[in-house]
Amino acid sequence: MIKFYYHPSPNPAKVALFLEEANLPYELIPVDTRKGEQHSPEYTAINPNAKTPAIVDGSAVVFDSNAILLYLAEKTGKFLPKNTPEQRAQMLSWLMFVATGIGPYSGQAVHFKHFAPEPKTYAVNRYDFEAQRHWGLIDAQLSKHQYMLGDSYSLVDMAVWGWARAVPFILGDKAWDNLPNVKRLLDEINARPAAQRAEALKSRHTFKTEMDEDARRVMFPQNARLDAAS
Ligand SMILES: N[C@@H](CCC(=O)N[C@@H](CS)C(=O)NCC(=O)O)C(=O)O
Repeated sequence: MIKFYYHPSPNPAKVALFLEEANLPYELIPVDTRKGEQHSPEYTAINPNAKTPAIVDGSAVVFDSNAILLYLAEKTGKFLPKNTPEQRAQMLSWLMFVATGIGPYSGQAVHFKHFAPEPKTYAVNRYDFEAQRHWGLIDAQLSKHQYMLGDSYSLVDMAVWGWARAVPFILGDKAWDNLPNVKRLLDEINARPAAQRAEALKSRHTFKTEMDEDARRVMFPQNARLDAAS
């Protein structure tokens, strides 16, 4: 059975959705990142990047959420576009765009807006601008098609869903005014039974929610350099 290393946050959510959509049996293994469990030697042997999610499928170990989506899609043959060069090119382009653009810019926008110390005006402006620009490209694609790759629901929509749930936290309360097509996709996926089962996973374990000093130390290890210099 697949072992799924999980925390209730955007990147693991994409994988939870795929596992549920594909009806794949899996064992949920909580990794409480606010307690620093991502840094344990047992976990970094699986994911050297010390972040969630990761999966272990027999002898196959996969980390990085979009790599996991592609692995599971290829393993099951589900939620992939038609196997033509044109369709595959679009799938890879948008999947990597979510991995290298949506995820990192949204994550840094959240970090600087909600967690970084002052002064931060420059960083908030840069990451808010870039996160908005990236989400605008997703919205434009969804204004032309029902789903990211056209007429059928795919792994790319699942990758988008993971982060779309957090759009108001990333971009502010008015964000949906400018992203109506992302909101349409989010609402449609949220109504799917698999998405509801994926959401419910967070209540199977009591994860730490406080972002206290200990959580900041394990989640923002870069701050130790500032403390040492002051
Ligand atoms: N590129 C990675 C990023 C993973 C990532 O940043 N995961 C977050 C949760 S969404 C995490 O585990 N954060 C804990 C930490 O940064 O220590 C992926 O897509 O899987």
